[in-house]
This record gives sequence, structure tokens and C-alpha cells, in this order.
Amino acid sequence: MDATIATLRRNSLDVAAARRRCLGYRRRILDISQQVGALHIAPAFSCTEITDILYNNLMRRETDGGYRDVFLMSKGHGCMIQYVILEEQGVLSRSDLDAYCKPNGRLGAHPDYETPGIAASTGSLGHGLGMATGQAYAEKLKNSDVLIYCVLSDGEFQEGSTWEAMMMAANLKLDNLIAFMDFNDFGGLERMSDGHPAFYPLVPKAESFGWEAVEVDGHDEAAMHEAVMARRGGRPMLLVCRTVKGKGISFMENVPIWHYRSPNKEEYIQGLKELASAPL
Ligand SMILES: Cc1ncc(C[n+]2csc(CCOP(=O)(O)OP(=O)(O)O)c2C)c(N)n1
Repeated sequence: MDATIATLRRNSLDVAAARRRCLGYRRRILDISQQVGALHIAPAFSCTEITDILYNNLMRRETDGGYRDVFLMSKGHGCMIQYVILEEQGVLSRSDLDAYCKPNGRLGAHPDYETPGIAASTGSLGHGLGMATGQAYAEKLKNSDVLIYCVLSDGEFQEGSTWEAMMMAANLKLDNLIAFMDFNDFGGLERMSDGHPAFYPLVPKAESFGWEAVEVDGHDEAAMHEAVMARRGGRPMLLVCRTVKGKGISFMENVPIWHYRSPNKEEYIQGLKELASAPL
């Protein structure tokens, strides 16, 4: 491997720092929600810790500060968390975020690959894992050690294309592909467990498709870190991350309308208060 490349795998995880960062990201998303009429808050809060651990711990960086590994947000409507992390890292600017979903702004409600820091255009659910599979295969063909990380929703497993990608990634033994399923049990406005009971159990199902699979708490970065570090390898890996849609603000948690609604002034202030008093 190229010796000039910093292959810093951050094996240690500062859990308190991660909690502080995630509270900050949630606050920033709430602030942005006051600039626009609708914003996918709950989907972003559901995968805040997942996205944080990927950007701030698991993905390796090059010496120039850019990422060596690739992040692909398949559940495109969760992109607010990606935007605020990219803002913190200086890849996107404050004015980019202030112009979110406004005329002439470059950030829309779903990620666009022409935006700095965004690897793929997503939002049409069910395509991200296929794109990640293709990208992981391309890296294999190049004999590179780049890892492809994909965050996808449980709702995306209603799409046949996700299962096709599961099968293909296993056929190709893509052990450089690690997928995090944001398993909040909501696929749109209904619970997956109500509408799709055949979806369960998830870990044996993924294993029967040839994946290494493990179920973890998707808001517990230490648990996710440990699971990835314990990866056996030789196959693609799926982390089934148990999450709460709208995590962090009591009146948003598991309440379907917060999939896309922006809080009014009172709700915004209440949300800020809850975040301010959240345990670190
Ligand atoms: C192919 C496709 N069908 C329908 C939609 C409309 N849609 C937007 S979000 C969503 C479901 C949200 O549930 P999930 O994907 O599980 O995400 P999360 O609960 O994490 O927000 C749907 C059906 C879409 N974006 N793409």
C-alpha cells in the first residue's frame, strides 16, 4: 500500500466527545429547520450517531485531510446529518447550509453527487446499496484497500433492488463493503413490523444471503465501534442498528409526522431545551 497515505484507523473512541458532537449536530439541524417549511429532522436524528461514528471515527483519512474510505447515504432524505457534519469539517460552508432548499442554494432535500463531499445522488430509495456494491467491486478490481460504507434504511428493504445488491455483494465476496441499516422500524408512515412482518428476523436473513451480520444499538457508538472492530471479514458486513426515529427530542420520537415536518417556534424552543438538558 502507498506509504504516503495515512491509514489512520482510529481504534479508540472518545464516547463523551461523540455525544457532545451529536448534540451539536441535532441543535444545528433544529436551527436550520426554522429557515424552511419542511425538513427531514426525524430521519436525520435516527442516524446521527451512525453517521458521526463513520465520519469521525471509522473512515480513514488521507494526509491531505480528505477521506480515503467512501461514505454513501442511501437513505437520501437523512442527508441533513451529512450536511451538518460536512459543514463542521469545512467541506460545506455556513452559507451553503443557510441556503438549504432555497432558490440558488446548492443543497437540496436529497444529496447530489455534484456537491462537495457527497459520493452519490440518492433519495430514490433502494438504489444506494447497489451503488455501494458497484463501488466496492471497482475498488476490488483496482486492488485498493478502500472501504465502502453505506447507510441505508429498513424501509429500503421494501425494494427488490436492495435484495439484489445483497445477493451480488455476497456473490462477489465484497468484504470491503460495510452497511449500516438504520433500523428504526418505520418505513414511511407505518411500522415495518406491522406492514412487513416477513422482514424479520434480520440477522439470520442477512447471514443466509451470505453476509456477516450483527445487531447493535444504533445510538451507542461504543457498541457499533466494537462490532466493526470484531468484523471477521471475507464477506460484506451488515450492522442492523436499532434506532429511534426522531431520537433526542421526546415529542418527535416515533411520531410519524416528524418524518418531514419543521417545528414551530414553541416546539423549536422545547426541542432546544431538551437537547440542552440531555445527559452527556
Ligand atoms: C423509490 C422510492 N419510493 C418512495 C419514496 C418516498 N419516501 C420517502 S422517505 C420514505 C420512507 C421512509 O422510511 P425509511 O426509508 O425507512 O427511512 P427512515 O424511517 O429512516 O426515515 C418513502 C417511502 C422514495 N423516496 N423512493
